[in-house]
Amino acid sequence: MATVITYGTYDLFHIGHLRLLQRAKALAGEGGRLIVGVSTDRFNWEEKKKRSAIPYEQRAEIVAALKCVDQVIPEDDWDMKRDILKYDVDVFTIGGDWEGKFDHLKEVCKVVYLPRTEGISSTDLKAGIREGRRDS
Ligand code: C2G
Repeated sequence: MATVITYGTYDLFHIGHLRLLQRAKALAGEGGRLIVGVSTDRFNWEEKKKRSAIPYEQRAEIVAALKCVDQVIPEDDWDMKRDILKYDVDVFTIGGDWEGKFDHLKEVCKVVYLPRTEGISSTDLKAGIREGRRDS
């Protein structure tokens, strides 16, 4: 039984996001907990130069409604260590596109990079909608 944390924008929620969160919850084991840090609009733009189509409040509410998610917190800076210590987290996890970027967190918890779902991303979805592609 473990507490797992992951972070993300979760804009235009899609199957890749869902599979990641389900895999993250599986890391927590029976009776474990999954906490998700959803990027605020400020963090997205200031730190990741990403503009979300869906505002933070709605992205957070969608993620919080998922069966596999136990708690949602705002991700408004890069200080994940603070969250890990505050919530007594055992495992930090995130998709493999971030491989190696969070190894410094190994000082305070286990770090697991999970496989991504190929062929889908919020960026591609936005491009597909802009170009009028139905099956984007
Ligand atoms: N993801 C995935 N498969 C996809 C798309 C995304 O597994 N096809 C995963 C990402 O690897 C990430 C999570 O889903 O773990 C959320 O993805 P994004 O919303 O794109 O989050 P990102 O912009 O990567 O923000 O500080 C960490 C950042 O907040 C992560």
